[in-house]
Amino acid sequence: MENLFIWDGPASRKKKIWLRYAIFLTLALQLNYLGDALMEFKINNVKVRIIRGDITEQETDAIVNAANRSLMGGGGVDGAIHRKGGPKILEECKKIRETQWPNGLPTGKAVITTGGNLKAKYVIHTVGPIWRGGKHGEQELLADAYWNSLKLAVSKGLKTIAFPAISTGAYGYPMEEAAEIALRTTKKFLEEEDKLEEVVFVLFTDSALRIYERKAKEIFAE
Ligand code: AR6
Repeated sequence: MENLFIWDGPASRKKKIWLRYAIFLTLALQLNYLGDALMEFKINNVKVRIIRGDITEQETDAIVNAANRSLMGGGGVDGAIHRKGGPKILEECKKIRETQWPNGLPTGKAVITTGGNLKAKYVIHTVGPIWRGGKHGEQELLADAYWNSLKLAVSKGLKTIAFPAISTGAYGYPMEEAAEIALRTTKKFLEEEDKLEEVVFVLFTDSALRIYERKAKEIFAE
C-alpha cells in the first residue's frame, strides 16, 4: 500500500497537500469543540455553560422565551419556540392573559407554560426591555427578566434552564451590555440560591458567543 507519509516525488504532492489540509481541519475542529466544551463554570456548585446553538433544541427542564407583553408570539426566538412547540404553548399563554395578566406581561416579569412538542418540558416567557439608549431603566429591567425567570424555575422545582440573549434581537439591546447583565444577574442569583443544577446560555451567532465567553471569564473569575 502506498505510504502517504513518505515523500515519493511530485506525483504525490497533491495527495500530501490534501492530507495536511485534512489533519489541519480535524485539529481545528477538535480545538473549536474543546474550546466550546471548556466554557463551563461552577457557581455555588451550579454548572453554568455557554454554548452556540438553537434555544429550541435544548433539553433543559425549561427554556426561556424572549417574548413580548402580548404573549401571543412574534419573530426571533419567540416565533421559533411557538413554531416548534406547537399550539399548546399559545393556548396556555392565552389563559395566562385571561387570568393573571389581562393587560399583558409587564417588562421584566416571567410566566411559565408547557414546552409542548419541544424537548424542554417548560417554556418560561419573559419580556426584556426595548433598548432606548440605556437611560430608561433598561439595565434593571433586563436584570429583572433574568432574575424572575430563574426564580420561577426554582419555585417550580426545575433543575436546568437555558436562556437566549434576551432583548438583543428585535429589541436592539447591545450584546456587550446585555451579556454583562445576563451573567452578573445569574452569578448573583446562584450565589444566593443553589437549588438549580445547570444554567445554559445559548447564543445564536459566533460573535455573540465570543462576547459571552469573554465576559464570563471576567465576571465569573471575580
Ligand atoms: N436560538 C437562540 N437564539 C436565537 C434564536 C434561536 N433559535 N433565534 C434568534 N436568536 P429576539 P428580543 C437570538 O429578537 O430582542 C420577538 O418578535 C437573536 O440573534 O428573538 O428580546 C418577540 O415577540 C438575538 O441575539 O428577542 C418580541 O416582540 C436574541 O436571540 C421581540 O422579538 C434575541 O432576539 C423580542 O425581542
